[in-house]
Amino acid sequence: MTQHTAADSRSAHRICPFCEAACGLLVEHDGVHPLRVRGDEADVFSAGFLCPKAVALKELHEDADRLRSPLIKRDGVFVEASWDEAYAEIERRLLPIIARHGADAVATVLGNPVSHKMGLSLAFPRLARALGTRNMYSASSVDQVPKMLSVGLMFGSWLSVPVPDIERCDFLLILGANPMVSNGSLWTVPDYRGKAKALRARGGKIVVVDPRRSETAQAADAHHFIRPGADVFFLLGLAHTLCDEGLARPGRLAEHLAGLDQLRAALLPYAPEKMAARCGIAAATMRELARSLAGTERAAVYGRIGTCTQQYGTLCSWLIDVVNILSGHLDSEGGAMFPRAAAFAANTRGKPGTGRGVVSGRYRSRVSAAPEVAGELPLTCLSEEIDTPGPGQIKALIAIAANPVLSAPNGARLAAALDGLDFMLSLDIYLNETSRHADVILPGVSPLEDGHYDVSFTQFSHRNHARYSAPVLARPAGQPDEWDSMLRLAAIVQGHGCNADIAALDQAALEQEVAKAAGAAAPQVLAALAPLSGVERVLDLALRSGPYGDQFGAQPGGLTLAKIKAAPSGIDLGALAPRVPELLRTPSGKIELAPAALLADLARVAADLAAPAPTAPLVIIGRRQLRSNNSWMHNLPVLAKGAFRCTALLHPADAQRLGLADGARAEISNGARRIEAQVELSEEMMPGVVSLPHGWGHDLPGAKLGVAAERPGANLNALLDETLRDPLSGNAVLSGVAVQMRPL
Ligand SMILES: Nc1nc2c(c(=O)[nH]1)N[C@H]1C(S)=C(S)[C@@H](COP(=O)(O)OP(=O)(O)OC[C@H]3O[C@@H](n4cnc5c(=O)[nH]c(N)nc54)[C@H](O)[C@@H]3O)O[C@H]1N2
Ligand SMILES: Nc1nc2c(c(=O)[nH]1)N[C@H]1C(S)=C(S)[C@@H](COP(=O)(O)OP(=O)(O)OC[C@H]3O[C@@H](n4cnc5c(=O)[nH]c(N)nc54)[C@H](O)[C@@H]3O)O[C@H]1N2
Ligand code: SF4
Ligand SMILES: [Mo]
Repeated sequence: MTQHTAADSRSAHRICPFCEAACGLLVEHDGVHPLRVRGDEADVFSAGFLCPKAVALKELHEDADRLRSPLIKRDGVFVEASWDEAYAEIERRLLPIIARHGADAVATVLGNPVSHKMGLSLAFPRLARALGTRNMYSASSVDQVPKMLSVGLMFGSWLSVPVPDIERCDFLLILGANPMVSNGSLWTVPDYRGKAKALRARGGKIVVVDPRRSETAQAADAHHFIRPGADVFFLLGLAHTLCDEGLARPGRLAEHLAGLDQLRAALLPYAPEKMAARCGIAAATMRELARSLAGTERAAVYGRIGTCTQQYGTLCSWLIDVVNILSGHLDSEGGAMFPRAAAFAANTRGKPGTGRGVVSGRYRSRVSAAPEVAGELPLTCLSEEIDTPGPGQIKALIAIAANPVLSAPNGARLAAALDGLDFMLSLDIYLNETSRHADVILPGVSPLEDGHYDVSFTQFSHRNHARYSAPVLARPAGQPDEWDSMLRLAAIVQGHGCNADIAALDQAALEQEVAKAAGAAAPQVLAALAPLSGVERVLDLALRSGPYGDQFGAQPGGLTLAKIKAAPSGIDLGALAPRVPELLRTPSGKIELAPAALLADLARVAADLAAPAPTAPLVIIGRRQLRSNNSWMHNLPVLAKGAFRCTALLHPADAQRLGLADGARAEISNGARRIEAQVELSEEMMPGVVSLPHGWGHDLPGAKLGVAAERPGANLNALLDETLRDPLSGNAVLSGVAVQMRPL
């Protein structure tokens, strides 16, 4: 079933693995090589849309630098090894560390592609259980963990994120997101451009709040510059106005809200007139936006990375949903609605309408005492946990599809720390800035060589759907898929040895999981799953017991993996429908509008307002680009070609003040940290703000990225400070950091 040959259809379906839009692709192939990639017009969700990155799937598959064999570092040099040798080396090196220093001495770090790879994301919990370490880190804490914390506190589970119902929305306010380029995030929305156009064509409006007149702003009805990091003042101004002007009308949700009076009281001090100077947006504009939101029947506020990666990330994330609720748009058609995913969503499991809620801070990081959130510690704490001696120090690291040396602030410190580890393992497809520090690298498979179901992104989709992609091409002989590699690691850690019978261990783990979930029905469930194996079995279990599932016969006609496989362009499960109170998993069974930790954090805002306004003449922000994806797609010629993109965008007035000309090379510095970048002048920028893409800086020795090294670009994160975090969520501050700039 998983093997295609030249005799098969020459065109196969694959969900794009590169970004959250998860477009359905058609890959033409000759049984061995991919020939051409195009959008699947029959796809029930993406309807043929694709962006230039998808085309690069072919080059990724063929990239000579992509690793095909495990590597073991011997005397400082990587040598190719067999899979058996690599697993044996891992066993030999890792187990003594655990025996000597305990479980917490091994850390894990997960990167963004984990959520795009079914095998990695579904197997990781098993590896984590085997390791039992508290030292778990991921890209989440340089990304969306503030939103996870705010929705967790409000709605009771970490991923209950409301998304704009864009196809029925008439007024969309976007902050700190550029879906025209990123194609959406915590909002799976292929072809944002087309949907935004349709919204405006039916008389709707889009307003964008961003320190740069981004591509999304250019395609909107209005754009307002905001001082980086100051969204909290703007959002407080909006929420205050809704209460102050009697516009708050939670409507149907009123009976499901807890804390409305406390919220109203907490918002009192934040009149837009007092916020304007801090955020750089006029009070009248804030009031008008609040009135438009309240006065439009179908409207939504959406915020993303710009609102998360700042010191008030959790407060901003919370206030966005507060405004959606007060203006009557949460859980309402055309507003901000909750997807109902076919599998794996915590908000479809257990008793509907109530639950245990979420708890954070169950433990803290050793050095900085940063709180755990959703079972993880902040990625910005990883270096200090490795390079600070003492009991509990990290001695070994397992990096899974992660490149924190480029993706996290102050990669130089992390790089030095990694060299001090007793052992490091990378599961990666490249020898790059992070994996070069590993002792063993296990290569992942090409996305064309494994099956896929979107475990994460179905939970954030603007429309419910279920799609599955079978492997397009066969794996090279001897290459395990990533699910198998992860299970073998778990087996090694559990002491079963590097030659353990993975299938038997998988069977035992599955039996345990089914026994827990199905109780007395477990034997029938196991029998029903028996024709499948590995990760597909886990997927079938989740689908069949999920909200649309066949419940193993109890709901005839319900979803099964077989049914989804039989529909290669996917199954549409309909437009989003209201889910409150069924979706809630808070102990109160209500939406918690005023969680204590968030109200307490407003004290920081109050203190900030009481202090003199910041005066830095120049602050830096990031910028995503269509032909780039975080740090790892710069080695693909079809994307790397064309004008050089890692430029520092600067307003002409700033350039003149600083003596910088268009195209000039400049030094950007933050204290002792310096990088060099090429200047590009643009009126798109808010004066006083410079924008540089992240994920560049491919000039570090020891990586094997031939194409990327030709135009390495500057590493924004080399400037940023790993000690700056949102105290509630531990998320990194990546936006609005003060820098200096001078000509070179
Ligand atoms: N300054 C600044 N920094 C940022 C951001 C920002 O906006 N500004 N954004 C942050 C965000 S949102 C994120 S998500 C992080 C991303 O941070 P990371 O996840 O650490 O970075 P990526 O660049 O996505 O690197 C992914 C790694 O996975 C490998 N890889 C790719 N595909 C596969 C695969 O199929 N299998 C395996 N095993 N490995 C694979 C790549 O080679 C690469 O090493 O960066 C963050 N850093
Ligand atoms: N082409 C491409 N697509 C991607 C990625 C990629 O690297 N390339 N990365 C993927 C990943 S991992 C993620 S998480 C998503 C992110 O998806 P988005 O959140 O849409 O990411 P960005 O395009 O970085 O947009 C962030 C916007 O916030 C603005 N901004 C910066 N600081 C502030 C601030 O303080 N306040 C406000 N209001 N705005 C601010 C920036 O100018 C920028 O326009 O994109 C995903 N998609
Ligand atoms: S928008 Fe994202 S998912 Fe769609 S083709 Fe481009 S990279 Fe792939
Ligand atoms: Mo991300």
